[in-house]
Amino acid sequence: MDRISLPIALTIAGADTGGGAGIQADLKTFAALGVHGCSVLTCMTAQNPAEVLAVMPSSVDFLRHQLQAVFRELPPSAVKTGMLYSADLIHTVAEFLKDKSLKLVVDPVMISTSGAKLLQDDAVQALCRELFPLASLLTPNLDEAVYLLDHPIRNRSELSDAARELYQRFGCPVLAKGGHLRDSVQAVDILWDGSRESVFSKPFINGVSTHGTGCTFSSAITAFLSRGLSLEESVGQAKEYVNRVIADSVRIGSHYALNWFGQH
Ligand code: PXL
Repeated sequence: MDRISLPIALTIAGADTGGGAGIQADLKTFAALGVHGCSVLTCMTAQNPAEVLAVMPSSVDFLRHQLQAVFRELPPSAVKTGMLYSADLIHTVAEFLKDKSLKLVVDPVMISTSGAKLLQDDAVQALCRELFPLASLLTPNLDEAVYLLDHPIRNRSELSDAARELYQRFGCPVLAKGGHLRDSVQAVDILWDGSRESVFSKPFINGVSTHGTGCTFSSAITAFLSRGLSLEESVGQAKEYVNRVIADSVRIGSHYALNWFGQH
C-alpha cells in the first residue's frame, strides 16, 4: 500500500513535567510541522512554568543506548540538542554524532526561563570544544551569547558582531537571538553563516509566557532542515511559526502555554 513518507527528526534534550519546554515542546513542534519526532532524554526535570524542583540526569550508558536505539532503525536527517546538563552527557552525545551525516542544531541551553540552572558550570567547556564544532547551527539567546563571549551585547549592531564572533570562535553558523534586547520593539534574530548575514524580525509580543519558546524555535528549525529546506529558509519559516505560537498562546490554569497546533 502506498503511504506518504515523513522525514525523521531527533531531539536530544531534557523532559519538562509541565509540558511547556524541553522534549515535550520539541515533540509537539515536530508533530505540528509534519515530521516524525524521536527523542533521547538527557534528564528528567520536576518542574512547572514557575520553578524547577529537581533534575535527574540519565546515566551515560543509558543515554548511549537511547542513541543507538534511534539510529539503528530510525536514522534522523536532522537532530537538535537542548538541555545537556553535564560534561559526561555532552561527551557521549558528541562522540556518537561526530561521524554521522546529518544536520545538527545546537541550542546552548544554560538557564530556564524560571531561572534554574540547566547546564553545570564545568560542562560549558565540553559544549564549546566538543559539540559546537559539529553544529550546522548554534542558536544562543542574548544571555547565552553574552556568557559565551564574556562581553555585553547592547543593541542590534552588537548582536550582529556577536554572531560573527561566535562563528569565528567555534566554526559553526550562528543564529544570535535578540528577543531580549532592550533597544527594539522588534524581536530581531541574526544569522551569520560564515559569508552572509540574514536578519529575521517580528514585532515583540508582550504579556504572554515565553516558557518553551527557545526549545520550540530550535526544534522548528530542525523540522524544516529535516524536510530539506536550506538553513536560511528553515530559520525564516521557524521564526514565522514561533511568532504564531506565541501570538496564539493559551491559558493553562494560572499560566500560559504556546499554541503549537494553532487550535482554538
Ligand atoms: O528553554 C530551555 C529549557 C530546555 N530544556 C528543559 C527546560 C527548559 C526551560 O525550562 O525545562 C527541560
